[in-house]
Amino acid sequence: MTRRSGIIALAGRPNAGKSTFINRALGEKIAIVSDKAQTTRTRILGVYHQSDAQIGFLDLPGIHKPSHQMNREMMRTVRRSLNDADLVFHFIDASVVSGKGDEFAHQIIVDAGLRSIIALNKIDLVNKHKMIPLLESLEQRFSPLAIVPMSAKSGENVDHLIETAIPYLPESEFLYSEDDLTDQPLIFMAQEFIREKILHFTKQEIPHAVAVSIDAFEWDDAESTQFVAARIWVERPSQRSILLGAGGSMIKKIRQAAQRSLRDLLEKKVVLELYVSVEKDWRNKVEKLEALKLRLPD
Ligand SMILES: Nc1nc2c(ncn2[C@@H]2O[C@H](COP(=O)(O)OP(=O)(O)OP(=O)(O)O)[C@@H](O)[C@H]2O)c(=O)[nH]1
Ligand SMILES: [Mg+2]
Repeated sequence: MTRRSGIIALAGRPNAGKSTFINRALGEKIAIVSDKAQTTRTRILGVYHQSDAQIGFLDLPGIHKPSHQMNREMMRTVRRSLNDADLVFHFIDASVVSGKGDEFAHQIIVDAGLRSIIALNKIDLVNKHKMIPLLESLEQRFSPLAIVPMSAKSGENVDHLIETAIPYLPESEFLYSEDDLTDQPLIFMAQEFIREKILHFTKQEIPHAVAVSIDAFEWDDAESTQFVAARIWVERPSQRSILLGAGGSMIKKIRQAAQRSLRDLLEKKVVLELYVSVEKDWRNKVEKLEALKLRLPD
């Protein structure tokens, strides 16, 4: 039996549905999702297994023009990850007009010397009659290996997208162990799951100005409880006030939702404490980005 194994990078504009796809393809939540742009900040490996094929999916930050040092690091992560990939799924949101953002993403994929399959996502939001001109335009502008209309949210055509890609992967022994799922440390996932709830409850500049770090992650045998203390970083005192909310109402909502989400992740009883700290302009501070694991080594 021929075995195929390779790396597929998930690239495309922010908010196109890359992280929703990786969770759906793996049947496990390994990446956080939100309706705010630029949710994913790091490279997230998710390993997909079949009897005769194994794929390392790399969920990546959305391709955008950087405004802060953090965003430059995100784009470095995208470019470096593309160097590791055999193929790209170029995620395009079918429910918004396809323009310069998709072209910019396409150019970055081409510059990395890669071919792509267009994952034309969110077709559940689009009238089928409007799809034909869009398919023609994408074909003409990007000359992809294939275009697969799909919905990461409903799952429609997700398997078809994967099956379309497998023949383009190298014949190779499997790259990962049979039970590999992701390479993310549990603590990193925990802080991401907390950040997801902050993104869910906040708007405007707050989602972009927030980072999470873990102060304590301790198992209490007597209580059979995982104790987690996390720190939320913001850039200004006014953002701290918003996160705390009137009488602490906002931070309470975030804490309760994040605690439930951590319980699902860790499959244990969790007690979560949250603190909010201000670090002026942290998104432009290299040392802070390093401490938060938001910067690749040189
Ligand atoms: N209706 C619909 N919504 C979707 C679909 N896929 C993703 N979404 C929604 O689109 C939003 C963005 O999804 P993400 O998976 O976070 O997008 P992303 O490409 O990872 O975004 P970044 O990490 O910011 O680059 C979320 O609100 C998702 O629920 C889909 O197929 N249909
Ligand atoms: Mg994402």
